[in-house]
Amino acid sequence: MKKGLIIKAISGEYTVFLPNQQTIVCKPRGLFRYRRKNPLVGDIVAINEEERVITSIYPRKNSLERPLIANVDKVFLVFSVIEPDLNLNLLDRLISIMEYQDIKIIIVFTKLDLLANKENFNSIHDYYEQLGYRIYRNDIPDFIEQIKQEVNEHLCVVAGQSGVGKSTLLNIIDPELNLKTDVVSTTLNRGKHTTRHIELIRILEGWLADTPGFGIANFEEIDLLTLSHTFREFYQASSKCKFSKCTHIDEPDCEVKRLVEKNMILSLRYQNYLLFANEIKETKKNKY
Ligand SMILES: Nc1nc2c(ncn2[C@@H]2O[C@H](COP(=O)(O)OP(=O)(O)OP(=O)(O)O)[C@@H](O)[C@H]2O)c(=O)[nH]1
Ligand SMILES: [Mg+2]
Ligand SMILES: [Zn+2]
Repeated sequence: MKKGLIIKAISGEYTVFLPNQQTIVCKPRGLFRYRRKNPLVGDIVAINEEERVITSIYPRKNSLERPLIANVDKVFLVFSVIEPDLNLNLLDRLISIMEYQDIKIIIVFTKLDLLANKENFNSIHDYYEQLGYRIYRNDIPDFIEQIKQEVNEHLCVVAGQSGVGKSTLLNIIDPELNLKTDVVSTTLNRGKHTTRHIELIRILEGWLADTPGFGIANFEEIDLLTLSHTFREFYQASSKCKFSKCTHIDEPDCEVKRLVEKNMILSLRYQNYLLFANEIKETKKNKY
């Protein structure tokens, strides 16, 4: 019996990385299928080396559905500033979902080389940085080295819309990877999902997963008050709201709404919050 990390999963076959740096391809023991608990990339598992089967899965610290992966320490939210345009709705959405899952968020901005006027972007950059998120952008000299250091000794995923440059980034980090990249489809301006399966890539002493781009992520499990807490600056301001469980929507005497009016909270972010809140209300309606 040996303990290892699942670094790749393709049609029921799992590549397990062992402490001696070797890998072995295993199948799960038949039992898993009855228990409806499939091993995931990122799972720590026990294996029987002779039979090449996974015998058990260690308890997970967390798991994501999109991408399907377990035990994530950090997520790199990759966003291009242009082609496709900076999608702040998706950024705020992913931030909320990762905050809820208690996964450390790193924001990476790409394609700054294509942006003629950076003024608008810089104010957005500063806003998210001031919230406490670590941000990397491809127009600073140490860009790649800094990202490598972030990955070191952690299990990380890249996430973001198709075409923003996730695979391109990984190829620069590790040129031997040779991941497939593709031009952004111009008709829909949303890329073509060039990446199809999930695999962990060794970077220094850490792991990084390239994932297929995704544009949808929903708030299925999150309730309204919890959503409001995933917006860091709202949570911080909420102690000054009149109501202790203020959701910053219709309540009177709300500090968050005051700060939006004073332009101290990014109004676009507040708009996104209202949209997400609405989604949550709609989901609830449909459930009962
Ligand atoms: N100018 C410029 N082009 C970039 C940059 N990053 C990526 N690209 C280009 O953008 C296109 C899409 O890049 P990919 O790396 O395939 O995007 P992806 O995020 O992996 O997309 P999916 O796998 O579909 O999710 C490619 O043509 C890249 O060459 C960048 O920083 N600057
Ligand atoms: Mg890709
Ligand atoms: Zn409030």
